[in-house]
Amino acid sequence: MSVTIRPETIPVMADDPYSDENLTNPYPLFERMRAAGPAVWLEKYQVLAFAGFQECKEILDDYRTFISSAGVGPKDLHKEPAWRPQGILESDPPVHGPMRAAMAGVISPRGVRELRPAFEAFADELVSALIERGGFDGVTDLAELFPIRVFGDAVGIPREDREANLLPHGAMNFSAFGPDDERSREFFGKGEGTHEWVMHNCDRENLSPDGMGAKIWEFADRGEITADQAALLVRAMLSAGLDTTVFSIGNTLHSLAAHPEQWAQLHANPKLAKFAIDEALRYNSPFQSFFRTTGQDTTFRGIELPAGTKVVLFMGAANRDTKHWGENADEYIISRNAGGHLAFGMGIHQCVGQPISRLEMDVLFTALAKRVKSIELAGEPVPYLHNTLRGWKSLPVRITPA
Ligand code: OVM
Repeated sequence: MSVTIRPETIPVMADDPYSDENLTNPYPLFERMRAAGPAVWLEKYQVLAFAGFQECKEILDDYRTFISSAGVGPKDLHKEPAWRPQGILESDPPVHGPMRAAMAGVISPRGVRELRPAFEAFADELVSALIERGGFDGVTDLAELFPIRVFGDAVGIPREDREANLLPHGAMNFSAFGPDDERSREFFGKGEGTHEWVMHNCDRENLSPDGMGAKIWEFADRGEITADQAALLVRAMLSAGLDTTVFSIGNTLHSLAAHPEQWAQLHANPKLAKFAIDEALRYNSPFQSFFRTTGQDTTFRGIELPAGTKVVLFMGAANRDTKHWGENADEYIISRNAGGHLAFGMGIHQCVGQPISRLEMDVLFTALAKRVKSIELAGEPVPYLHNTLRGWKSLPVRITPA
């Protein structure tokens, strides 16, 4: 990263947010970062970092100053080539607008409503099988299985080879939004070939005619986006829409299993599912951080930032900021108003897939809440260490039917 700001005016931290230890439990470091000031200089990465709610929100909202087309990882894509063609995420207005409109047109709350019956049918089937077993792995047997089936079907890709491609592809792709280190290179190694599989399935002729992927291509037919953009938008569905929801389900399940009194409230009133989910998104945000780049010289919180400066925003830290959430920010409380958290981002790039991700989670946790009396951890959960994603690799749980 090339940066010309003057770090002597900012608290310098030698800590590495991407170490095994800090990825396992980032919250003590996040707290020290927030206590040090509105921004800290991460010496190891030579980058300015923000961990406060208000700072992260303001930067995300100000898309004119803090741009995305130079990449939302540490690499400046205005100076170095991206590992893949840039899509909706790594673009600015005016390029961004028509792509966003197509995506929002296909994944609107109204548009995804018709998916509910199919989601409910598979959730029922899955929950019945899990109740039968009693004990299972919350990640592989639930969090991964559910979106791979229902979301893959909704987009309209073949059922074959989904898990072998989509999960390693997501882990590889999301690695590019953090530092280029040994961990990241390992995910790139494991993801080899998956990008080709994904791109192949973004082609119109390989998508089922009734899915969301095909609906994106209709925007190209009408000349609202180009054919290249249509393929990139289907790619965005497949790369952004899967791991994120997998991790969200795993994290919600973990939060509820680790807090039996919160599960009891949810079981007593399954309509609270959406609140339990939002609070879990705040409490352990599946997507921890994004970079932005200043598109022009600017001053933020009194810090002079020349054009082309990279900044990293830890939304996972913002979502635990006691200044915003109160002294109990580190507690999982489903009756809290977690609305406004930054787990889906904020501003013009805020997750456009939210309606479908929320529908998947609402259907699944409502089914569980109705049919499961209690849930408990049946072994040590194994964290999934990743530079950008936060979640679990394994989550042994035991459930008791209602
Ligand atoms: C991508 C992509 C697009 C949107 C969001 C995202 C949350 C990734 O194309 O990789 O991450």
